[in-house]
Amino acid sequence: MLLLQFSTSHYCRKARLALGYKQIPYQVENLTPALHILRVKPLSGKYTVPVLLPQQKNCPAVVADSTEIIRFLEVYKPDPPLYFEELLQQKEALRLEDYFDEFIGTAARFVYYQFRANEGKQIDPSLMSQIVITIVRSQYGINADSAKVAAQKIADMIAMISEFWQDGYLVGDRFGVADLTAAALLSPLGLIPAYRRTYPWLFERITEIHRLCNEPLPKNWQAEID
Ligand SMILES: N[C@@H](CCC(=O)N[C@@H](CS)C(=O)NCC(=O)O)C(=O)O
Repeated sequence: MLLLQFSTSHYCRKARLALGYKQIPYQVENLTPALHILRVKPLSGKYTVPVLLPQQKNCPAVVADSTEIIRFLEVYKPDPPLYFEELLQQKEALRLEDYFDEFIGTAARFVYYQFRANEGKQIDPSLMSQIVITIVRSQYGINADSAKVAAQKIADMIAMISEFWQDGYLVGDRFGVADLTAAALLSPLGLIPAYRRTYPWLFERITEIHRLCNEPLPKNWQAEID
């Protein structure tokens, strides 16, 4: 299998966590933001990564969008499962996955790129990184005000998951798609010292989930713990 991705994208991390959890061998092709459209659009008709090319008999040629990738992987290799057999649990897991995708992934992007353009500039002061940050901020309308609204959404979400994650799972009594999605989409916040200080339990849990899914933590993440 081949995963078309941006190496730093948290939605691509979500797909990698799922592949790793299921221990499916895959390769990645790292694309450059903006130029990625030339590769991705003819394949999926969309503008976003991740895009998975299963390259296997009896499989679709292209699976685009992290949610669709997990749906495909559940059929391709049901064990270990990320979905639930029990109908209500499955409904809740998909509802949370969708909510995190729509609201938390986007909010984390706002907070993260606002940080990277200001206090977090020294994380990677290279011209290339600064160009990407500028493009992303302009593409999504990220500024101090919009990042503040996003930070409030994130605080609400963390308050909600804290009730579950401090000693359990978001759905049922085992790891599933909602836990995986929350871990992937909140992972960019691990580079922001204020979040690390305020929610140490959250980053311990995200670390555990990365271990469970055989996925390295984001670059520079460990430095924030030491
Ligand atoms: N709902 C999509 C969101 C993916 C997404 O927003 N990907 C971003 C990278 S984090 C992207 O490809 N942005 C490029 C663009 O919009 O041109 C998914 O879950 O796969």
